[in-house]
This record gives sequence, C-alpha cells and structure tokens, in this order.
Amino acid sequence: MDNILAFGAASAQAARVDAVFLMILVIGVFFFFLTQGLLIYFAVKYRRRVPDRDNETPRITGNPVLEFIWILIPSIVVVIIFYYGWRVYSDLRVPHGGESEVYVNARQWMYEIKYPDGRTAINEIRVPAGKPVKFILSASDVIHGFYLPDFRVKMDAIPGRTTTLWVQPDRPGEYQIYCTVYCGTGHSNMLARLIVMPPNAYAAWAAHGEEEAGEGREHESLAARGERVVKTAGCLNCHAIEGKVKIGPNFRGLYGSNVPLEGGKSVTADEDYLRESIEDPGAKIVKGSPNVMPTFKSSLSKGDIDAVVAYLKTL
Ligand SMILES: [Cu+2]
Repeated sequence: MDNILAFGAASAQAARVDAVFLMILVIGVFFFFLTQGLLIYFAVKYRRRVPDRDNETPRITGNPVLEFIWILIPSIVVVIIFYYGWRVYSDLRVPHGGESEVYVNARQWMYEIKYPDGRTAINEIRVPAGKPVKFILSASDVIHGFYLPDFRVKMDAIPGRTTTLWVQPDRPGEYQIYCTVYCGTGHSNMLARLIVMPPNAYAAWAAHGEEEAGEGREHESLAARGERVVKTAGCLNCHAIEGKVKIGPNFRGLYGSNVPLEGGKSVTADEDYLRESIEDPGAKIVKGSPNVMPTFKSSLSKGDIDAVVAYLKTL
C-alpha cells in the first residue's frame, strides 16, 4: 500500500529506465557546470582592466582542431545516450516470452479487465509476482493512456486498435494506474490498481473466482458487500453519494424516489429499476444525464448486483 504515490522502481526494467535518466542528468549537470564555470572564469580573467583604453583583442579567425574536438566529443556523448536509451527502451517494449495475458478495455471512465480464464473486474488487475504479464489494451470510446508510473511504462489505449504493454512485477504490492490522456470530464477519476500478489495467494484468489482469498467475508452483510462493490467497481467515478452531481445521478435518497426520464416519463426507483440500470443502463435514461454508462452485467455477479441494490436502499 505504501507503494502508492511513492513511485519507487517496481521492476528491474523500471530501475534501468531510472539509470538512463540518472546518466543523462549526470552528463547534463557536468556540462552545465563546465560551461557556466568557464563562462564566469573567462569573464573575470579577460575583463577590461584599464577603463579608458580601447578594447584591443587578438583577432582569432578559427581553430580547426579545437572545432573538430568540440563537435566530436558532444557527438560521442549523444550517441552513447541514444544507444543506452534505445537498448533499455527495446527491452521495455519487446516481451521476453512466457507472459500471462490480461485484457484491458479503457472507456469513459474506467478500465474493464478480462482474464483469459473468463474472470472479469473493474479498475483492479491482479497478477502474481515474479511472472511477466502482458496487457492487451483497447478502448471503447476515445483515446485513453494506460500508465504505470512505478513500472515506468505507458501505452495509449486507442479505439479500433489493439496495443500492448508488458511488465515484470517482482515485488508484491499495490501500484497505481493512471489515465494520462484527457478523455472527458471523468478523466481525473479514471484510476485503477495493479495488485501484485505473492504467487500462492494469487493462485488461491484465481481459484476462488471473484471472492478474495483468505479475507474472511463470511459475515459480511449484503449492504456491506454492496458498499464494497460500489467503491471498487468504479461506480463512484461517475456517481456521487451526495452533494455535487458528477456524471450520473447521486445515490443518496435514490431508492424509492421518483426519477424523471428523458422523453418526459418518470419511474419509481425500486429494486427492479436499480438492477436494470446496472445491467442495461441505456434502457431508461435519467433526464439530463448522458447515456454513457456501460453495462455491468458481465463484470458484476448476480450476487454483487443484488448487494449493490441492497446498499443503495440504505442511503
Ligand atoms: Cu481516460
């Protein structure tokens, strides 16, 4: 958890990226002090000492050897920077083989996660530590940027195109995922987590499907489960509990209220309306709200949807 916002290097590749930047910084600092030092030194050394005399300076027309050296040395330096950076970059871009795959679909304003075995999630990717993972990125609406700062990698998710990104997460922990391309009003809420688990904990979690392994949720009430789902499934990216309305309607007081719909009709927000709005959000559009919510029919289980409805009833 303490990895969040710390952005320490979370993989060997990330450490190598840091090394490239450190090298460029060291070279930059060295030449900064060299050139600025000489500038000040010469300004002092060759200052006009006798105020009234005309400035008589030697007439220098050129020095081919000196010019050759000051072109050659910087050229060698930038070629070294290019070569080193290119080596690290190509290592970062080209998978080494043996990756597990995770499908990530970005949309306004969440990430829909699919694993090859059929598991799905919203805004949360779980992977085992010590094994490379490849993210297969797509987008439903506009361009989004899938950014893992701790791993020093970023790739755009583009509608109509598939892009990929791989990382080798070595340290278990939670890592922040950001969207780096301004994608609409909910852009800043478009946060997700990469949870790197110890291999045996991951295996236990994968075997239990949607339930988190070993966290003892047997005694969780339906409403408490719903609250947990609402907080982790991305609902709050677009819906506020109360206060200023975000993208869609607020949750507080929603249950049992009379909801005005586009087209002039209205509906009472009962259990069936809430369930329908989660499974088929386009069926009844609330007056004044954009029709942008995706269906949660496949990403939430029937039990989770019931739990969310139970939670909304308590608000
Ligand atoms: Cu985005």
